[in-house]
Amino acid sequence: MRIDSLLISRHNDLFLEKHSQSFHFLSRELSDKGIDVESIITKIQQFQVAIPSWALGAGGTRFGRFSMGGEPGDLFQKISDISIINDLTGAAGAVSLHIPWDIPENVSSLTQYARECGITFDAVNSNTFQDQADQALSYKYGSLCHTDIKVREQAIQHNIDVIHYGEALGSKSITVWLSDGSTFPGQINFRQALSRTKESLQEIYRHLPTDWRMFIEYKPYEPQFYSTVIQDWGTSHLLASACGPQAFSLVDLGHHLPNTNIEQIVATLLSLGKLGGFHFNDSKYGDDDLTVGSIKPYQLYLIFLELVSGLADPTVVNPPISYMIDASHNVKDPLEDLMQSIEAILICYAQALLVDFNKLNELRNKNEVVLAQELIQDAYRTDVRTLLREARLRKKASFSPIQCYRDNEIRNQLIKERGISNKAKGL
Ligand code: PSV
Ligand code: MN
Repeated sequence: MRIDSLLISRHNDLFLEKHSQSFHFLSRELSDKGIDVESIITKIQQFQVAIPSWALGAGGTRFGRFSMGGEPGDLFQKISDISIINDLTGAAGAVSLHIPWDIPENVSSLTQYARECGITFDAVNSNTFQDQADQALSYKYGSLCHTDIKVREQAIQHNIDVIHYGEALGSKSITVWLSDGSTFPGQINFRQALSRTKESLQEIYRHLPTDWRMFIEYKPYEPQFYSTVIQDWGTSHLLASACGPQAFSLVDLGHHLPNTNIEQIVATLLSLGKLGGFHFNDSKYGDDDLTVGSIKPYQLYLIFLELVSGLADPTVVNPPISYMIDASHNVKDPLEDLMQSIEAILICYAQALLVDFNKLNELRNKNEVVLAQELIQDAYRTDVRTLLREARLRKKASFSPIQCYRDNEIRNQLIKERGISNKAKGL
């Protein structure tokens, strides 16, 4: 379902007068500080984050799942939901597929439908962390690290199949996340498991098209509770380097032990030219998959400081980063939740763009601790939502995406169209 642009512009009209006052006020204030407001608005307009195909239905825990009705039942409906988010926010023009949760069956009609919806295909994700009904061998004791070569071969072949699906759709990257590891001490040989995983990844890498990238995601625990084979950024980087120049590390914000300095990991990977992908979410305890910016917005801002300053640094040679929201849970309408995440991401991005990094470096070089902290906090304490609204208005997206979604009763329309008990596949 596309949202009629007339409907959006009529809704926007309600806010224009008040907005123009606040925009002019903020623009003047920022320009007085020497900030190029126009270039920031252009950058906000250009920022895109992919929506995973598994985040559009009600998320759940092992204790329960509560639907809000009108969930997308197939891939076409999922793309339709993403186009709603994209029409309203102007920042979500891509889908990231999880295979086999979402196997594209009719590729030509799917790609044509996606084109009509203004949606492209971002990274494809393989899944060797669950057994599928028609699968010959089990991943109970691992996949790419498994002691049995036959299981490893099956998992490698699955990744190659995923690359082929992605090629047909126009994707240019594959994300590999493994649950391989152990739940009890003594269960696996760490060195051998790492070495088998490296060889398996190298085999997948050999099947990577020349214009593709492979992202290797790390995670310290869950579903394994004693060890994971790819536990941290260092292991992911080691494996990506062993594969070759088209392999990169992927940072998922929820995949760190408490209080890890994620922004420093981002800076390190950028300086190595090995930061490939990013999964946004937020968490209080573990990999909680909560709405981006809902728990630790300052951490998100500090990460964006590293992304913005790193990518602008001519000495950093890192290809563009593939951004995705990896969040899903039980209690909100997922479309509203995703729009909240997009807003949180763009707020921190815009705040980071306000920072004068030359000045910050001068202060750092003089060991002006207080002034350096003041400088970054000044940007963080600036309400940049007016800039986001201006960027959306210029793109003909919605001034206020969630309010527009609510005022036009989009969820009710989806329930009418699809029914109250339609269920999304996946997870
Ligand atoms: C694993 O926790 C993960 O972050 C990986 O990216 C998966 O693909 C995704 O969540 C969905 O389970
Ligand atoms: Mn992830």
